[in-house]
Amino acid sequence: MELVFAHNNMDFDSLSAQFALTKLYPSCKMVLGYPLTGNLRSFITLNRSYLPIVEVKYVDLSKVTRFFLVDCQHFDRLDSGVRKLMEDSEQSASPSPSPSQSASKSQSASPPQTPIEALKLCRPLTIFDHHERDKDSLMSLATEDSHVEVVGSATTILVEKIRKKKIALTQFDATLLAIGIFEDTGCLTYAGTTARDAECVAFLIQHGADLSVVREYIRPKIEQEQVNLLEELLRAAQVINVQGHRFVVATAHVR
Ligand SMILES: [Mn+2]
Repeated sequence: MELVFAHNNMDFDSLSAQFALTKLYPSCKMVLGYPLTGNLRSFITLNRSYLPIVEVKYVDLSKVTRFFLVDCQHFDRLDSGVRKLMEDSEQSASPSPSPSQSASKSQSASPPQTPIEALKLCRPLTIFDHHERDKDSLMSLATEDSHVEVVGSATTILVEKIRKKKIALTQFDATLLAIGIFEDTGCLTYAGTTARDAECVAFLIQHGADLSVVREYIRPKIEQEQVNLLEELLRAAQVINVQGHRFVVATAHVR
């Protein structure tokens, strides 16, 4: 079994890239990057049975052969449980060989920063990311076949591999992968969007991606009604000073 991680507070690109990886490696399980919010959370709740998700606390490490990380290169952006799992406890220098329960609890509240050069991972790690390559990151420990390239989404890099390997996709698969690319590229309108993102979207539409479902999850962040309300609040805003603290008070009416 392999495990795929993503950054904390994961977004649709992270989820789609993780899912794409499970298409490339069918025994790979997804470890979600909590907390889950908004539409992403609703999507996962509704479709959990289609997603090969595993909770980190139930992972039997002896069955894990390899780690993947998508949409991220930084150790400090991972969950404390994930970081603990990844670290080779025998090789990583630790002053106290058997930390007590209370010690590990206080660690998760404010994680100690392990310098990347001191970090030893207990399994090979392969990274797929679309952010600028950072050599002071997990990239310095990642396997040769890691793939970091600046395109609109991490999902794009993995969809290209799925396409090359001619892996079959269901409508659900194609739809989820399209959501990831659409979200990170602002429906192909953001400055970082490349022709490769658009080509992947075209490929996913050819393979049945359902744009009505995409539209359901990729909504404008705020609706016009909320914009009107915000404008009304800004117009009505009054700054008051109470014992040296500034407060903004505003009222508005929703019709
Ligand atoms: Mn991304």
